[in-house]
Amino acid sequence: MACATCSNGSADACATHMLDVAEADHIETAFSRYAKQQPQCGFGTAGLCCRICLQGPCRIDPFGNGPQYGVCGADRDTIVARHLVRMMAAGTAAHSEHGRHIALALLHVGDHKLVDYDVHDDEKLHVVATRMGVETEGREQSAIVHDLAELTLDDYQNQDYDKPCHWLSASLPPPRLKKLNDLGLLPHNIDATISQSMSRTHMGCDADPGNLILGGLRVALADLNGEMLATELSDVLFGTPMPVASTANLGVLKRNAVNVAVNGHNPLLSEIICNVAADLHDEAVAAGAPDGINIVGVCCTGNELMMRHGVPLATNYLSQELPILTGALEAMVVDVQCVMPSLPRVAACFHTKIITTDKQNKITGATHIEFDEYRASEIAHEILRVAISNFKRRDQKRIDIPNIKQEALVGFSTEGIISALAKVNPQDPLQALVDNIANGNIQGIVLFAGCNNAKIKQDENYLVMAKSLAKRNVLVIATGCASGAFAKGGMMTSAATAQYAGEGLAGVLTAIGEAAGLGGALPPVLHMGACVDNSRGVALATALANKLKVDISDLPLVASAPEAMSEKAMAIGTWSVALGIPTHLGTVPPVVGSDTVTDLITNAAKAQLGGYFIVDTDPKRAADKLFAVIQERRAGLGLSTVALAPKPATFQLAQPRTASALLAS
Ligand code: SF4
Ligand code: MSK
Repeated sequence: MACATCSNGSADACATHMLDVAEADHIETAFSRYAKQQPQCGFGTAGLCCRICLQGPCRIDPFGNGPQYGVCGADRDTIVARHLVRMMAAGTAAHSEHGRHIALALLHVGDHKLVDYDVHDDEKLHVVATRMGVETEGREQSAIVHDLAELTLDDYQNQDYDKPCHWLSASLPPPRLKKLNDLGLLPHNIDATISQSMSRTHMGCDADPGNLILGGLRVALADLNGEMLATELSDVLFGTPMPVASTANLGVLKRNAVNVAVNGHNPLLSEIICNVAADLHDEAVAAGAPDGINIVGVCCTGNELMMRHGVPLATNYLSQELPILTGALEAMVVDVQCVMPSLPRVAACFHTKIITTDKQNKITGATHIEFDEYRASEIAHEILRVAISNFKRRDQKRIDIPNIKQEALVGFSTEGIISALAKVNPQDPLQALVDNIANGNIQGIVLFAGCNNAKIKQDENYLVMAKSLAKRNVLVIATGCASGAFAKGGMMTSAATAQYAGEGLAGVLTAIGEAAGLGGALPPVLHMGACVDNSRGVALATALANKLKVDISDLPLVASAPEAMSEKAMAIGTWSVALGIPTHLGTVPPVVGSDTVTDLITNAAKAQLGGYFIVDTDPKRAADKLFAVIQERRAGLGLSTVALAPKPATFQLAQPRTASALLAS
């Protein structure tokens, strides 16, 4: 039986309504399953449980009264560090497989083997190819595409350990590249770095927590390399996002349409589904749906389509089961990452078909229609016809679409931001941003990245922190499920700028928005894309650092994943630290069992890299800490600062007793 009242619930009104429906109908969701998991294991929470070999699981007594070593002799520091590095490696594998898929598709486009795909942004192709050292002058587009794809795939194949991956080398600011190179942190090959992470964390290998964390930083930078190439090559294939109007939340579902949700991450299939939906309009009407086919997004596939085409976003990660409960969803088409295995069980209570499409990612109870780029259009038609034929199975009495949807201005890729700034200063677009940071109208920039986590009231931390920082004139950029939270929460509108931005920030956003003809002020939160698009935040930071001739670690730039959940989030947070960005986590990573590892990712990282983790589960206090860091950075650049309270601790939990309670449970 569901138990919405004993879960953490959601700040999203649609989700809250659907959770009531779930409870009334005895349908389990992530929210009620989380409640049933309580209390969660204290050893696992602290990172003190090891089951890397069959002698385990071994548990370390956190208070020193019981066993202090696993059967093999591994101590708490080794166990915590190994576990953490494995999380980073898995996150890197996820992003980098996504990137490889896109790179191979691009290669086959260059070789004229894929009829359903083409280059949609020739200008970006030339910019990226030039940056990567691919000759473009006087060459056919297909030849440039081929060489760019080959060079990208070399980042998965190069065997020279001392030759860093091409994408990082071509993209990061020179001082940061030098620092990372000097520390031996630049990966040479994504696959090999993942493999080395798994190898060094095998039973009986690396048992030095410092050395392990260095390996973690290296694999996390391989994750960034994978994200960069996935994002940039997706832009080449499908277009670089530019500001576009969209809508968000469950009210985007239509009673009189065949509703199809696309969920996951990879745009290769979802783009084609959008392209062919119009072809099948008449079939949908003939099936009884006068409004035809309505494609909506969930999670990061949703962000990809929203950013490029304004496709409405139904919801983000934690509430992905809830569109099914509206009774109006004919199909949910899923590919990879962050797709809940429970979807077919929830769908079994309704008429919805869950369609898996990736041969490595099947779910028991789902319909599997395997995607193949060589037959992309044909498969997209097949999937949509399954949805159309399912329309007649709807139970009209159970249809319950909340009448709530938010307007959202989205599409702020780095190029999208620069194109808006160019309307203010065509010769030097970034100068407008630099000037307003220098004069204090914009105090700094915060990148909100990451997921939802059932441990936290859904979306709440994002909204609390962004409102607190925007009020203090901090520009907010967002990716992944953070973007979903802000879009649903009404933070991507001009009205939100008037309501939440401080005077200086509001003035800048209004001037730029009006100059760019965007119908009013830019929103206080700029949607930068999916979780793989955190690389867009790096592109913006790099552009600013290069313009000011400083390192990223000098900029008044911070990051936050206040509802971090996935292994990808651990990889992202770690490369963010490696780039010199103070990075907040609002959920506690499994490190509290080791003071050594906790110190490595906070104090030692700060000394070596400039970036470090700030762990704080209280969103108001976390916002204060990030603002304090921004002031520290402003002072370092000789810019005006705002007086602040004394400096707070970097690792702090909402209730002081929580850490020991976790360990004692
Ligand atoms: Fe136990 Fe060591 Fe095996 Fe881990 S690797 S389960 S600590 S024996
Ligand atoms: S989907 S990794 S829950 S952002 Fe990218 Fe959202 Fe986090 Fe998955």
